[in-house]
Amino acid sequence: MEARPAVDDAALGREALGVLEANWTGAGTVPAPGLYPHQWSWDSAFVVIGLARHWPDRARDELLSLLRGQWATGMLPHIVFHTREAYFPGPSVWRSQEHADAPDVGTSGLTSPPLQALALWWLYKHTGDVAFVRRAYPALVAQHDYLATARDLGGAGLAAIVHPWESGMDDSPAWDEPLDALPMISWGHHNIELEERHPASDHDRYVWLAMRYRDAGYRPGYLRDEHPFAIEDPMFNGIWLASCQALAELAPLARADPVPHAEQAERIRQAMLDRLWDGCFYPRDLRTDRLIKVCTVGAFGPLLDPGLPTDHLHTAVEMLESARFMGAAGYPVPSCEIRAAQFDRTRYWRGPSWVNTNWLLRRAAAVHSLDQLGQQLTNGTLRLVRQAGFRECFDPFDGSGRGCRDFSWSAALTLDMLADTVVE
Ligand code: 2M8
Repeated sequence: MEARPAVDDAALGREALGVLEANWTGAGTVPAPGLYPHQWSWDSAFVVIGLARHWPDRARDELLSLLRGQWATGMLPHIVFHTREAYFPGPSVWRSQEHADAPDVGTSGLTSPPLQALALWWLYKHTGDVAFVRRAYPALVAQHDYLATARDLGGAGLAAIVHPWESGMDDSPAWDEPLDALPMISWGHHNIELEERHPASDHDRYVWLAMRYRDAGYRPGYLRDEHPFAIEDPMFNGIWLASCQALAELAPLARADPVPHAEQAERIRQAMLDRLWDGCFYPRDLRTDRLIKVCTVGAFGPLLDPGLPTDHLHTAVEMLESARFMGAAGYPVPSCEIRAAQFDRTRYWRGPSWVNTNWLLRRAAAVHSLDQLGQQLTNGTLRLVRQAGFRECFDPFDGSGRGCRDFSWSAALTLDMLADTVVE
């Protein structure tokens, strides 16, 4: 047993709030002390979701603090550097402050899954705070405009990720092929903590890719014509679609027109069906114009869409519940198909279960009124954190914790799940 289990749900909730309080720096919530000492974008959105019902003031501060990192292009960076704590690659690698579009605070030059509008909608749903919607809405519209213009590299209505870090699922086997097509890079600046997560050669390629983009002045034209990594990912676009629908619902509160957001959502749906579906949703590599045929938890991102056609929904849910994913694991949901050659229960995003993807799938189950599936995801996820604590990820077979302890999104989303399971 790695952690002393909380005696009951109230104690578990108090522990979760304690983790989030400890991970608050005064300017934002860090994903975990030590290894991730800055504010990460989709981590923050999960924190907003988790705090919406428990600490709405803090949730508002969290989102505003993240928005301070937004670039004039609308791009929301994947990391905002509010403190001087060491992290590689840090501000001296990204050099955002040399860029005219960047804000005063240091940031990375990449983005991450655009969950923030869904988080704002969640906050509104649980607080009814219209004034805050009005305040945050324009920034999120700008973020979506950026994705629809600068990131539609395939010209079909989907946003492309240009780095594995932008997927949030850094070491996913889905990126093996496109990474293998890059030159071998070795810089020898590794540290042991990093190598536990990614092989040194992968990390060198990550940094090399980021620096190429930086050296091209973070230009969309470079991404379109030259950058060697450009992928239409179903999880990234599924989240974007859900966020477009969230903006469509929030728009009238901000006295804006909901139609463009609803139309954008429809474009994304159609493009995912046309370009990413082949019996399952796969990422499309824009540099080879081929699907990357490895099935990961990312395949289920499009299930967040209430308008997903029924036959696609049924096929995807069948796969999720089968022995390829939940059916053969003790705990939900392995990050890679269990029978894939690349599956590894110990390696970061290549097998372990994560609380955030479980929460997204639980949300998808709610959207489609799949109550039993939703309950299974909730119970299994709560069992993980009850047994092993708020770890970064978990072994999908025996539930043991992996990676960091006191991990913010594991704590925040536990709070959210507990709020639905409380029996009065
Ligand atoms: C992981 O990503 C960072 C790089 O951004 C890393 O590996 O150092 C991923 O799990 C990502 O999804 C997450 O946002 C980040 C911070 O928790 O850590």
